[in-house]
Amino acid sequence: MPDVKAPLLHSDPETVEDVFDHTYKEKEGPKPPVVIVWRNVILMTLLHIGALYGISLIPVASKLTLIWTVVCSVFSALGVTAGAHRLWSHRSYKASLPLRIFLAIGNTMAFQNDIFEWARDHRVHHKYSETDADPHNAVRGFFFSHIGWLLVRKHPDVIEKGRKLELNDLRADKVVMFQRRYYKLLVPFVCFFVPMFVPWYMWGESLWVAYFVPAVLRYTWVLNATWLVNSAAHMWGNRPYDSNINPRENKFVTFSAIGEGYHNYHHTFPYDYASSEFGWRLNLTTCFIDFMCFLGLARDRKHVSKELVLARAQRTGDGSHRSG
Ligand code: ST9
Ligand code: ZN
Ligand code: ZN
Repeated sequence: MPDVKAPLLHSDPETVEDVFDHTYKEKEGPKPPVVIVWRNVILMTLLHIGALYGISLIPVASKLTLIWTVVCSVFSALGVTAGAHRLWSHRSYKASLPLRIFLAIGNTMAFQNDIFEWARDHRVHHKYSETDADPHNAVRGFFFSHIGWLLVRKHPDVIEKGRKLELNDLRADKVVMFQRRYYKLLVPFVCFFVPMFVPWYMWGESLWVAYFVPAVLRYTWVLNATWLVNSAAHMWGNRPYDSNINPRENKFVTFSAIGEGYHNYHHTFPYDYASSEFGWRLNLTTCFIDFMCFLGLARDRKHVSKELVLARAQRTGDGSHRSG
């Protein structure tokens, strides 16, 4: 039986609380009742109906509008992957002020809660993965871990454990706190108005198409690609690095979530800036961070050595590990 209790080896003393806590035990007895938040159910339903309608408008949208939709998708996705995830949740590299501002704007366009809340929930997710204290506990099924967790009140343990996390690094970041303070004003402008206004103003797209394709459809698409990491990548795929945990290597998710589907690797080595041992393969986010380092806008990327990856795969993997 592999020694799963051994702590993961961090390459840097400057770490955050993103390592699984084996000492936590779920409370015994009946679970608290599930309280549905109907406002969210209605808004998410309307959003998805709007996105389906947006798909029907693709044939009438101009080429430039479609290119702009892809640009907004990639920009907002990077605000989540390179920003909220690898930088602010895991501190896997350091970013200069201009880069942090750029990522925070992309993150606002992604409208997935502010960076502070996203990173706090994500650290609880890693530390208490697949338990009551995990906000999107995949043990509760595909629907709950995908979208259901945003439609009901949180399990009290999520809040209790989240309140005990050390989050001073986030509080000390002026970009994070600025975005949090003005989030309700910034989101309608950056997530919906700008994606709609640019095609209308710049190349005469109809406001109707500009609203439903680059704004509503793009937003919903990026949301679902992100949620797949919590649902599909916690259910289907190999576990080459640690067969004792649920997160999996899922190629489809890796592709649609620009490099975030190497999820068995990521939960085993959460501090690795590449979220994978395969460099740029299917990993636009890693390409982006490397390019930012090349430009001098980022530095201090944390990465796990090949030897450590191999040793870990041999010790706790499911036998499917192939290097290269
Ligand atoms: C969205 C987020 O979509 C997506 C995150 C996905 C994460 C994926 C990770 C995977 C890896 C990365 C991959 C990226 C791939 C990207 C690919 C892109 C192509 N600790 O929240 P409330 C406190 S958002 C400590 O109301 P309820 C809280 O501060 C979508 N404290 O809880 C508050 O305190 P106070 C858009 C916590 O009432 C109190 O508790 N947004 C924590 O249970 C109550 O907080 C939405 O849809 C914590 N962890 O409501 C909005 N949590 O009162 C959704 C909470 O003192 N949210 N607290 O201020 C909501 O409406 C509500 O949060 C709720 C729960 C209904 C879900
Ligand atoms: Zn996960
Ligand atoms: Zn993570």
